[in-house]
Amino acid sequence: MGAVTSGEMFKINRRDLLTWVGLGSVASSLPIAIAKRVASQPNAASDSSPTASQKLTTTYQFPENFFWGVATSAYQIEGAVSEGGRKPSVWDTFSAIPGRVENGDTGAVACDHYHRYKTDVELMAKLGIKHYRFSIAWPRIIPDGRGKVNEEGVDFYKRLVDCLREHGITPHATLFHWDSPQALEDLYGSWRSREMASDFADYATAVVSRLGDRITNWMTINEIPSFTHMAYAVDKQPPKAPSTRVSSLKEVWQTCHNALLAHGLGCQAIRAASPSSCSVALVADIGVTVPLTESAVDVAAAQQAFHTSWFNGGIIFPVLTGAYSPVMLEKLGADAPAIQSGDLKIIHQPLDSLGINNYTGNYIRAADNKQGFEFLDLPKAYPRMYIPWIHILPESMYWGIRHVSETLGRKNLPIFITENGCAAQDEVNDKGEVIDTDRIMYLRQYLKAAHRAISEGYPLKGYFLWSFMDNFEWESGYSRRFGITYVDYKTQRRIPKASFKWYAECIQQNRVV
Ligand code: PNW
Repeated sequence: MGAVTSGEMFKINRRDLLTWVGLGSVASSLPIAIAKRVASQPNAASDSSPTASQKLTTTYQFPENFFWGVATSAYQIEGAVSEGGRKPSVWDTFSAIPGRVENGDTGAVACDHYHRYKTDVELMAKLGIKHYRFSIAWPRIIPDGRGKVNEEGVDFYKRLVDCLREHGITPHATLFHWDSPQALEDLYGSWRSREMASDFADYATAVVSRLGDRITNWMTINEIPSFTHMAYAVDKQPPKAPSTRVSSLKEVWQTCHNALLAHGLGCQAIRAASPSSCSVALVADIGVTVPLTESAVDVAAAQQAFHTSWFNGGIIFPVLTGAYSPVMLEKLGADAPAIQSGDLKIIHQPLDSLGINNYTGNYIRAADNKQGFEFLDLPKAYPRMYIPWIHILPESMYWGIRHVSETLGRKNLPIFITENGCAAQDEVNDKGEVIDTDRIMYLRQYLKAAHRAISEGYPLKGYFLWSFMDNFEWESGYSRRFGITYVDYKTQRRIPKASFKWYAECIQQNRVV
């Protein structure tokens, strides 16, 4: 595939990208016919003898030590963008340009969590969570991207984490959730440069050496495709994410490769700086291939297709196996990133767990073509939540977990669902309540699918619902609400929605209710 023209990149979405990079529908040279592989399929469900949790299937009871949590990210909730020594991130710059974000929204105030973290944490305690995933803002810690550490920025996270711990909530910190320092964009174009990886590692050292006495659960980077492929490659007018467009697919893959290097160097930096033993993970938005039926041939087709989705082949394959998916590299040809010697070793760091962000998936069935499978288009009226890309596929929760465990052959790697949730068209009724039965419907089905994975012996250890409260939903601004807590942005009042009460009941009963 040659250079990508703007026409090809126009109006791109995740599904289009899959096809565009040549991995969605083009026949591959896979030698083995799916049907022949079926006989040798490992099957965790039938291989393992029933566990205690399997016997409890009908009550949807979760294991005693299951981590129930919620997730947020810094730019989406904190606000206070010019306080405490923070300097701009690329999202401050981007959202300030008229027309980029819906309604001209920016993260300047967001949920004002920087000032309201105490009452927010009190509300989390009322919800009953014992685990909270949040992110640390690089531009608060090292406002110029590299160099001097801003201790005032560090102090905010000390206050937050101390408050969490006082409420019996364990912090899980993501080091990078897309808010990179503008200074590094100006200096060398952010992820277009390999320098970003070493600057990220220095930032990780700065954070962990200061907060490692309080935080032992670290996540390096959130969703690499979202700020590389979905940013540098997307020639949409107006652009939907910060970053300068690049002109070839190879350059897009290079930004992604640089982010993988940052993850690897970041893992090393975290372990070197942590004063005690800690847990390190990557957060991945894997491409979940869901078999149309669970016939042996469709299951095998979905497993094969899992290799070719670039979300997987180009991200979790190198991270978890030390090599890009060969099927994918073959398809990319000259568009594959330049890989320097030693890079894959850096990228392939031992991980304590993998975080999966799961919202939706793709249906796959076995097909009589060279590659043996096909991605299925969804009917026009296929049900979605209140944002176009969230098609309701609860089975994607189960299959995402199973594919990482089984298809990638990492059956002992603990898995966390680091995000799952949806937008809904929430309204405050005349009783002052938000009755989001649609969100409850969505969450309940996905949690049942998570339960299925556990009951079949897959190592799902915890679940972080996205999101604790409504927040700045990137290019959609405040127009899309993902929270189980409603935020009245005019008054900053928090209203727990019906889904908040439902989730509290799940946590309390330790099962899907
Ligand atoms: C994730 N898609 O982003 C992010 O980690 C969150 O910051 C975000 O608020 C949340 O999901 C909801 O959007 C995604 O187009 C953005 O498939 C877009 C997609 C997936 C995840």
